Amino acid sequence: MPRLQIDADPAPIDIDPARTALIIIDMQRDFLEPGGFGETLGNDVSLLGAAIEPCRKVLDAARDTGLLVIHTREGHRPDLSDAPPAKVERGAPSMRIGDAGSMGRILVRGEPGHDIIPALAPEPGEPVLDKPGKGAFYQTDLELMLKNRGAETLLVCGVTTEVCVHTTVREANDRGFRCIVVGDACGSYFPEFHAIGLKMIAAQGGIFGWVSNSDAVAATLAKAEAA
Ligand code: TIU
Repeated sequence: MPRLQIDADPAPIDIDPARTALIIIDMQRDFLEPGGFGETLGNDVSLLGAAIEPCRKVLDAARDTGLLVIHTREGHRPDLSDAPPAKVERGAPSMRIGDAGSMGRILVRGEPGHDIIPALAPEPGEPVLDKPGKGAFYQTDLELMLKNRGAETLLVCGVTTEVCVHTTVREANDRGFRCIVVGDACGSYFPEFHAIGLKMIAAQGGIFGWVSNSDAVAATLAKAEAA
């Protein structure tokens, strides 16, 4: 496949679709729907809804182009043995990790709230990566999966911009991956953090990545399909 150019900040970036993977971060009911982890922290979870359609657009384009698609989920084992006490005991949420909520136990694997939202449900053959932390590389086999597939560039979507997306992109950048964050396909409970979080990535000549948007990414991937 020919290399293709994606419009991005701070500058357009060339990608080889055969060496590009899409990573969708934590588009789980626990973050996007009432009754989950995000709401227990005091957040208005409806703010994340704006990222769903842009994620869907990029996901459809990635599937049509045959990109490696990886979905991540933040959550813990039912016995919470992989949940640091410092995480479980933090703050004053209305319910803590492991407590029983309306979508099952908060941020626990296997519970309804831990599932990816139906609009972005993984398809067979798309790895779903469970992670105990904010970053998708910490205590997971993501780096191994990407290296096995020869990935050099990552398209990154998901929630939340300044927490799990940022942590993952920083981890990926240090491992030598080129990260293109799809801005409108990310979301935050804090619109100002979302806006500044995207600026932080692309500032200083793209200090730890590039920022694009779902239309630009989908249009570029469509050229790969046509080629
Ligand atoms: N609370 C918040 O903004 N985010 C998280 O706890 N996890 C992710 O970002 N996925």
